[in-house]
Amino acid sequence: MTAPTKHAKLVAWVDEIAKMTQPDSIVWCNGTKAEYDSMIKIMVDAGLATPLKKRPNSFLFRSDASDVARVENRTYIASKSKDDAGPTNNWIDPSELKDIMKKLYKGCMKGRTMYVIPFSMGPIGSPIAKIGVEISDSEYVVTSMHIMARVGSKVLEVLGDAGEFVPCLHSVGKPQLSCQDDLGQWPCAPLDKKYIAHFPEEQTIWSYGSGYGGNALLGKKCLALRIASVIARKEGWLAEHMLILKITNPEGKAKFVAAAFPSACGKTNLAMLVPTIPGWKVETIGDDIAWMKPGKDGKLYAINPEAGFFGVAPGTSMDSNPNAMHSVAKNTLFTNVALTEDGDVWWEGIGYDAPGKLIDWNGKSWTQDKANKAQAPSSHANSRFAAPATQCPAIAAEWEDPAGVPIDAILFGGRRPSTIPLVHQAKSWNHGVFMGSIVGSEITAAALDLKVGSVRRDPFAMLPFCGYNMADYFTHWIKLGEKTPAASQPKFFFVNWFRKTKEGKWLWPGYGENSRVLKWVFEQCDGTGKFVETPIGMMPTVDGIDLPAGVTAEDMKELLSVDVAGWKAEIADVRAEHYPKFGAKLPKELVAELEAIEKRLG
Ligand code: OXD
Ligand code: MN
Repeated sequence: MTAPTKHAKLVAWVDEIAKMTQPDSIVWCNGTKAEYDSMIKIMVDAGLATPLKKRPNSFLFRSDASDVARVENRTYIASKSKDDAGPTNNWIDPSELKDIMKKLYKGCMKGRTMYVIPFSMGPIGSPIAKIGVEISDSEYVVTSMHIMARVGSKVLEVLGDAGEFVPCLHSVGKPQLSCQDDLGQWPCAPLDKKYIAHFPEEQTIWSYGSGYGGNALLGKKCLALRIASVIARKEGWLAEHMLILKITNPEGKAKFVAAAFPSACGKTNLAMLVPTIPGWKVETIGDDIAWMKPGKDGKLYAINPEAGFFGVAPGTSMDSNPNAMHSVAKNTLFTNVALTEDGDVWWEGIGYDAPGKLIDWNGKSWTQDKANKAQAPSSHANSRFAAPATQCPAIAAEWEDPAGVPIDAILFGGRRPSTIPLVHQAKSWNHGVFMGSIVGSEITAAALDLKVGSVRRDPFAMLPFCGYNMADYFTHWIKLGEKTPAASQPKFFFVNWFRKTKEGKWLWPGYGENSRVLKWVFEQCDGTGKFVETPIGMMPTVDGIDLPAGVTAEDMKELLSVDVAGWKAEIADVRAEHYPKFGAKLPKELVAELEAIEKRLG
């Protein structure tokens, strides 16, 4: 196929990769529905996709057990200097890594088609958007990119003959000839051959051996977070692991909120929340990534660079997230969930019992046995849906505004059964950066090499996603604050939906009731909230947040109190265990914030 572009650099890159990977043919993707349908047909004919009778134009996929999630220990930031990758990333010398990967890429597309997928992260032509071109030998990647990004000819038009793009190379790492044993699971390479590589100086991504989500849909975590964070630092903006939502009060006044939570803390649920407080409305702009740029008025304007949701299925139900359930009613790709006899999907926590005999994510027969608490789940814990954002009933009218939305509040959060109150507000921008820098989730099972009850820090929820030295990233945030006029700065908050009593009972109901906390955040941004000053920041007065049903005044007092002993231990942990990781590069402003809180706690 001749290239549908005169972009010499792009054409030369595609030629070079084709010479190395030796595909049977090359297809330039145009982004049309006909193209999407033809990819699906290829996969259905090959037994790699199952059409779902109960959901129009929706399909189920299964992957190999080695290919079910992002592979953080196979993910590399290959900057020239190790120091530029910093203490929290896997680093490898770029030329050493290229030598290893070139050997793997050699002939890896034999018997396969190489797809060239031009894509835009962000509305096509938005001044905040970026263009990438992904080369992939996976039809699953092509169809998923159709959902998760804007792809095809329109992107090439904007790119023109000499526009900038991020080259993203992907291969499942399994030439067609060796796929006979795939048994309906998509092909991939063994774990020790998987590489998710980022070359920040060249702004290039090379991914090999995985077909899964963030490892393979290179616009998402690889471009929109790791590479974009490097570009953002250079250009003076922010690429963040944040949802974006719009909250409107009964009088019709709206505010925009961005929020960072570590993976598996309910970001998609918060982005699509249905408020329990009458008259208030929450609408979705994005559920995972925010790109925020200072506008002419000094405010941060945010876009969601994605076009779809790649959400975790288990636990998603009409109770926990009705908007997500409506979003996946049609035109959705499901991966590693269970299949019902009548051609629908099912997963743990979907809100009703498994209807009869299922086929589990491994392709085996599975019948629910509620008496057997040790029964292996039907769906992988990280099984996913990919659905177009336009299908979300709560999608905000502004979600594709190329100018972005002005951010009024930034929230941080994590799973913290103790110490951290339901909500507290930073006193200043730098205090907000301090809050972001100490984000973490408590380890509740001894599965990892960590002490139960200890906190795994995940600064700004960016630990796996920052493409450069995390200490330089903190400095970038602080510098941006210095440039932002006080009146244009968003307000920073820390929320914790996961507080428990000593007996292990949840203190806060979460989900739609979180709207009560969002209401207080709204009011604080509006200057109408009821608050008290505390050593850790501003907090609602006891009557500042209305009690949801089932939460007693006593519970609320605990949720909104400052646990001085707990905070002293928290701060001591930051001082002794967390901050030292960043060495001499740790900004002095953060140490000053740490000392100020220490002093206020007495
Ligand atoms: C995700 C994650 O998949 O953060 O969004 O892990
Ligand atoms: Mn995420």
